[in-house]
Amino acid sequence: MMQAARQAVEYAASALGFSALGVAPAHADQGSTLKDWLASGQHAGMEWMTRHLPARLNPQLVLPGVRSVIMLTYDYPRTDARLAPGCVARYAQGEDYHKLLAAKLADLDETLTFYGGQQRCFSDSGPVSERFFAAQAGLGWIGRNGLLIRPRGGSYCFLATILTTLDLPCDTPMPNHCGNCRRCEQACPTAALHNGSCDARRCLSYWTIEADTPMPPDIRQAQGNHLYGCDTCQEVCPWNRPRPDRHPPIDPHLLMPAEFATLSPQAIRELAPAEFEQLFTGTPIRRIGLPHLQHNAAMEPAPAHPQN
Ligand code: B12
Ligand code: SF4
Ligand code: SF4
Repeated sequence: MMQAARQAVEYAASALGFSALGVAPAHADQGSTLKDWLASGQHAGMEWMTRHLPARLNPQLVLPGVRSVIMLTYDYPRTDARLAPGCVARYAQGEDYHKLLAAKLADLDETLTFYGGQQRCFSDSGPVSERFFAAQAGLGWIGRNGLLIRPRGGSYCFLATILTTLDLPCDTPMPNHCGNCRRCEQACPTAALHNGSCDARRCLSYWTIEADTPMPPDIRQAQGNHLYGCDTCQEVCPWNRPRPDRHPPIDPHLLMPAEFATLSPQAIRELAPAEFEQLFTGTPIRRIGLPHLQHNAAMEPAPAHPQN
């Protein structure tokens, strides 16, 4: 019966465009990584991470009776991230993935309900350690850049989670294949990566998306042309080289519209609120609002020290 439920959800997920599915036991022990990361302040201004710590460490608090964690990957396009001359992370170039994936997850919820399960579904929207469970579910390993890397697919994918009360057959984690490589650590413009951990206090993704305070001068100086998010630690990863034998389905909703691709930082600095709404409603960029986007678009280097 549980094998049949797993097969049914796998089949439905593949039909909905998910590139892989794996299952981890809900009681898997996360160790102290997350607690240590929070205790050392690496979450920067994301206080909500501390508030949700008990739930992140114990899925029973999110769905009482949960027995399995189904983890899914959904590939986003590997298109050129450049937005002349600003740069938008690949995951954020098209429509808002939260909404896109929520509708697909609702379909999978229905499939599992048919087999008697109760579910809660998330994609970057719930108090669940998605990378941890994806690795436990055998979908890939956690690289030195902190991201889930799939041996055949690299890291350019969203993770999505279904907590279910069904006791589904589980997968086994795979070994880490980073070896002696340290390209991501060396390439990070702000030296945010250390020992497989990303310090949000230095990460450009944090400063251009999550922060509610202005960029400190040293981060501004290292910002380069990053307008929204940062893919540098993925661009240099050898596991993200295109593979001639792998062509994941590309969802056209996640491609960058032409009117957006031609928008320069100068034009963004001059955008009126109504133009911003027209261009970015329904995209992840809408979430940060016009003032933050304009702050990001002020990419000139920080003023030189008067003594220099
Ligand atoms: C907070 C957050 C951020 C923050 C903080 C980053 C960070 N250091 O985690 C900021 C805003 C900086 C950020 C940036 C990005 N993010 Co983010 N982020 C999250 C979020 C909401 C929580 C992550 C978290 O808990 N971090 C705390 C750290 C300590 O936890 P962790 O790295 O996940 O590690 C866990 C496991 O790896 C495990 N672990 C690690 N090592 C070991 C070793 C042992 C022995 C054990 C037992 C466990 C263990 O322990 C940890 C806790 O369980 C997740 C969604 C989610 N709910 O999980 C997305 C998520 C991780 N982000 C994602 C993405 C795409 C990004 C960016 C690439 C976006 C971009 N292009 O700009 C960057 C990449 C930065 C980077 N190199 O990590 C994707 C990752 C997809 C993937 N392939 O892995 C996620 C999963 C969202 C999604 N659903 O798709 N992000
Ligand atoms: S997303 Fe950019 S700034 Fe953040 S760790 Fe990766 S390379 Fe460094
Ligand atoms: S760049 Fe190298 S060290 Fe970093 S995640 Fe990729 S394989 Fe691992």
